[in-house]
Amino acid sequence: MKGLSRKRTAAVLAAGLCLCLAPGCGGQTEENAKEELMESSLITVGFSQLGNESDWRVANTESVKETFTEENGYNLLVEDAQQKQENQITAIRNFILLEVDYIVIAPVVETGWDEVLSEAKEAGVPVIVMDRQVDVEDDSLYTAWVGSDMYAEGKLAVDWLSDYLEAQGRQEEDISIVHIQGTLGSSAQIGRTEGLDEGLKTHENWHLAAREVGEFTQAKACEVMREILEEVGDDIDVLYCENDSEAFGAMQALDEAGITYGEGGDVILISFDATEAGLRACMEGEMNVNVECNPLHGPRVEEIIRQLEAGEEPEKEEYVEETLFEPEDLTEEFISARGY
Ligand code: GYE
Repeated sequence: MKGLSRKRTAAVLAAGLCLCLAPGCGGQTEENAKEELMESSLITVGFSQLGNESDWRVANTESVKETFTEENGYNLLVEDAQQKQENQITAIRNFILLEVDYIVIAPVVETGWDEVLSEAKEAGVPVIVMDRQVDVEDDSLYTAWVGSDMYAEGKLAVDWLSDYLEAQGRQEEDISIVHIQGTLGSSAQIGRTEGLDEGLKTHENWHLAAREVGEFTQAKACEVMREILEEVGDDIDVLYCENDSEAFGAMQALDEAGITYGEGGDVILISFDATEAGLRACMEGEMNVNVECNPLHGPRVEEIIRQLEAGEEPEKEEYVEETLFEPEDLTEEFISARGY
């Protein structure tokens, strides 16, 4: 196990300490040597983050950085893959070469990990998957996963919509839905899309007017929403955006077209993440509902590492519990206390 490599580094440094404290050895003070020793006992974590596309992602990266500090006993290496799986694969290979103690990965898409994760397994480096999931032949290629149930999030949104329309007496009405998807092949896209697809199947009067990929970014969602508006005009009852960044981009395009949204607006706006900005928009009535997706995985991943260090076996999969928010659920105090 990689714990050994950490101990090996410590032993090498300890030998250096003895030598340097011998008479005549200049430069190295005991203080420095101790510092080096302490550093050597840090647990090295290589973190392959998929990118920097949204507020959610920024909060997620921060959570990892705030958790894996030197004060907490860690040496954290972070690589931003800029949405490219090949960059993540390169980062993982580099972490293996560096003999890190643990690899943490937030995978951009679900498939295509078998080979590189086999390499990590062969090298004896435990891999902890965070946020989105990996779809591998052999589950033993990763040690544990922690994140959200994205399908459950989609289902929450769809059930909410069903109830909301019913409360308005619109359950028989033809409902035209525009759907902006996240990165294709990512768990967040797959789960949230599946939720909507099920809703479309079970509600004969719901129709998909347009479905485009917004890549989970504000800029892309704004661009595709402008195109959608040109194609379908203003016959839109519901806009289903797979994250807050996309919702903000789409809102900009709707503003430009003079179409209103949210409470009392022309379009019912559904979003995911419940980031600080997203919740504020929801509180102000610009979004009708925002489904929670918690990005604060740093402490959860650390708990897994602590268990592994203690020789315990962590849960293979850990789903974070989540809810949804409507404008009336929200207050400024609540939003600012959440920390993301
Ligand atoms: O919803 C989105 C981000 O994978 C859950 O990725 C995450 C998603 C999140 O870009 O904002």
